[in-house]
Amino acid sequence: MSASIFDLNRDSLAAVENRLQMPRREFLQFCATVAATLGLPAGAEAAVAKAVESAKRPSVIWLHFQECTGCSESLLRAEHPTLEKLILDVISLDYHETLMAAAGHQAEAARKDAMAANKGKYVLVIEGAIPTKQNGIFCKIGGRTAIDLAKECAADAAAVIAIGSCASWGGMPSTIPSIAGADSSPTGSAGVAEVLGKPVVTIPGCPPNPYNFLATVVHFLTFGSLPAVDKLGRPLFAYGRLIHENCERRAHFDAGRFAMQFGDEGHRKGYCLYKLGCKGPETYANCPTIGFGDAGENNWPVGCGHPCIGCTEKGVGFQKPIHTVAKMMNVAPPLQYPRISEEVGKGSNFASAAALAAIAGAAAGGAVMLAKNLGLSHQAAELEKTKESTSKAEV
Ligand code: FSX
Ligand code: SF4
Ligand code: F3S
Repeated sequence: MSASIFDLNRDSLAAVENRLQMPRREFLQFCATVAATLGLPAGAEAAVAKAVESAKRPSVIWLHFQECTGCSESLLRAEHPTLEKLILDVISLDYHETLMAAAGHQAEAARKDAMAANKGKYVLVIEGAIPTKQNGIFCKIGGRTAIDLAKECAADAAAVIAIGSCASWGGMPSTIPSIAGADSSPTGSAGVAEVLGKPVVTIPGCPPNPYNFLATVVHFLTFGSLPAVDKLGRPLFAYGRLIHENCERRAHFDAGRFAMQFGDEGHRKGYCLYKLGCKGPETYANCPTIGFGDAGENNWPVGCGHPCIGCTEKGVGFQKPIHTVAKMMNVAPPLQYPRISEEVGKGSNFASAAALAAIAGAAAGGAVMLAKNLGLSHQAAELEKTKESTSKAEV
């Protein structure tokens, strides 16, 4: 029989409660959240709890290059536990330029000491892209280029994690300006794997969801290895599915109900944002399933009414114009639909809309229905426009 949380030692739970200054219930809830995020089978929270309570505390060296520090900021907003608790307990954050008190030579010494003391065992986290043009002179720390520092710190690391889209594939700094002849970003910004010439685990997103980073670190603590990744180094537990597959507006998409412009009736009713340029159909991430900021249901870009811009996806985020419609990677309707979030009091029965959409999606099966729906919706929009202009003319 597999271990359960009831097998956890009461004394060690009390010890972790003291250490984390966190009620036992909250600690177990955190372990369950991480286990669920990782897609682990039922009961795995016990293994997670055991790993966290033993406090192995791997040394973490965190480098900052071309970025806005949004990745660190988003971690600071994480709950269960807060980053402060995580820093002090789950990992030993030995070098982090924006959070450490040390500066200058003292900070450099802290990095070198931690690397020497934990040779071959520390986790290197890199936030930000690495400029490669003109030998990388566009980003220097302590007189060393980002290229140099990344290579030096990666040489003896047990694992390298690129956090954020900038470090994963270049992100915003790698955007190619829309000027004649431009074929790369001004500083030649690249992702960590490209510069190191070897695969690394990537947690893209601008900023990335803090749980995806926390879960990756806890996986390392629990199993002594990093989670399974796709060919771009993204953990499958977080980036294995398209946003479009789990979106709460998906039933509207399959039923052909679209917001045509911001603030129109469809937008107010929570219809699908595909026609406003939502990149959910070509973006792999778990945003709809885990949300952001522990601020309740639907707290993610599409949930708040903004099309996904594909911030996790190379070649989509910061590259494709926001209102260009997405490429469809998979048109098969899902077997189940997430619950639609309805704006209360707008007079529509969304429960029946969802049911009808589910039936329509299942019956039509994919591409044919999709094309039909999109066509119908365009026709409907055109009809609306004609009606509007006719009524204006009548006035
Ligand atoms: Fe910023 Fe991080 Fe975006 Fe980049 O997140 S939120 S620009 S991914 O490297 O700080
Ligand atoms: Fe959701 Fe966007 Fe897909 Fe519409 S296109 S269902 S808003 S992910
Ligand atoms: Fe980014 Fe789209 Fe998620 S913009 S945060 S990948 S919903």
